[in-house]
Amino acid sequence: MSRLRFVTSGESHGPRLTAIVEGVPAGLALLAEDVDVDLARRQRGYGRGGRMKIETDRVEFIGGVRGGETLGGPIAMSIPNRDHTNWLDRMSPAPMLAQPEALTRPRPGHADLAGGLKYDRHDLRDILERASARETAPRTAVGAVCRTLLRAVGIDVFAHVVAIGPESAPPTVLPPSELRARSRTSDLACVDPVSAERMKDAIREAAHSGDTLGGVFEVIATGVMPGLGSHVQWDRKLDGRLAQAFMSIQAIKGVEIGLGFGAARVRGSEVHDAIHYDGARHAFTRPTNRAGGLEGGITNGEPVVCRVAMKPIATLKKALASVDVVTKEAYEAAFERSDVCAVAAASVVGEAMACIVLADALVEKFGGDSLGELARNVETYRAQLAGY
Ligand code: EPS
Repeated sequence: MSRLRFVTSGESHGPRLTAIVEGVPAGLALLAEDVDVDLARRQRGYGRGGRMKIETDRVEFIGGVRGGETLGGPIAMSIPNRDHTNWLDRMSPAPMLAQPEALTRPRPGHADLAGGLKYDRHDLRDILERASARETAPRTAVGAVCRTLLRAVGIDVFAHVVAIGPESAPPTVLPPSELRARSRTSDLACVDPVSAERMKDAIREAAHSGDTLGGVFEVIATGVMPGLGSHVQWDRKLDGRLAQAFMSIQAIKGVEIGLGFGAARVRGSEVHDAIHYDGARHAFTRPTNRAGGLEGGITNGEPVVCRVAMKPIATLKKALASVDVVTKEAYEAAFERSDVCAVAAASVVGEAMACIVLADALVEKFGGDSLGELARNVETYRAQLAGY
């Protein structure tokens, strides 16, 4: 069903990362700066490791954009890995003079062993280089392009961190605009400064003991018109498409929409959102949004609200037991330089994936080869809704 599709390419310490996104209409104003803002946000966040001091991610458009506007063809983007120069002896695409030392001690929780078995690679670097969350940089670039398209029709997507390990921010009743503003000024993307300090303490303690921490972030989309996604077929349901997109982010282990798992513990009357009608706005409204803006796999006009759970990063200084895949001897898993906590960064990737899914649903519903055509179709639909 997908009208808007993308692929990424590249390894964590290879020469560069690439993304191609197809299906973005022509005539969308798009600058490298629009993408670089999100790339920089993804690099920040309390708990990141040494690698982020090496990289300054910047995108280069290598197809699909001319004079600051999209052309309607595939948009190709490239992000160099500055660290690659330090890895020429191990990550050169050409045959290397000396065989690099093989990485043979898989890290529990990483793709190392499962990927090594599947692809029949005994140097596990062949797996971990692509499995690395470095791949979220080109995804973020694709998300930024989609965000620009969504913005053109009044849709905004942001995220905030609600838990790091055992430390949770209290439930908030702040309006989305305030949540957005506060999350943007926090180095943990947390809207509650007191909780953010406790979260940072937890990250420092985990780092001190050679351990890592996961957490939960919430992604919110505002300005979403009713009618994106569809109830008519399983793979057109927008809640399913969002869940798949979030689950595809490295280290993500759970997704909730609206009340999520909480809805299973209470009665129906405490779960569903009553329907009201605002005659002045010619719009149906809800006093609550426990459905997270989705009913029957279709947006209902309320903000789309999803929660995403990230496991602690699998690369541990205090390594877990593992087995050498060549000798079959017991060892401690290999340690690679890594982050202690990347939940704030993952929240930016979560925004990107939500932007991609919503932009896909937007072009699916409204079509249009140019932004003007798409915008006209949106306006006609809004008039239809007002007259419903
Ligand atoms: C990652 C390990 C670390 C992270 C990396 C993801 O990289 P390195 O092995 O070079 O220290 O910093 O994340 C990024 C490079 C990034 O851009 O987010 C991993 O193993 O997944």
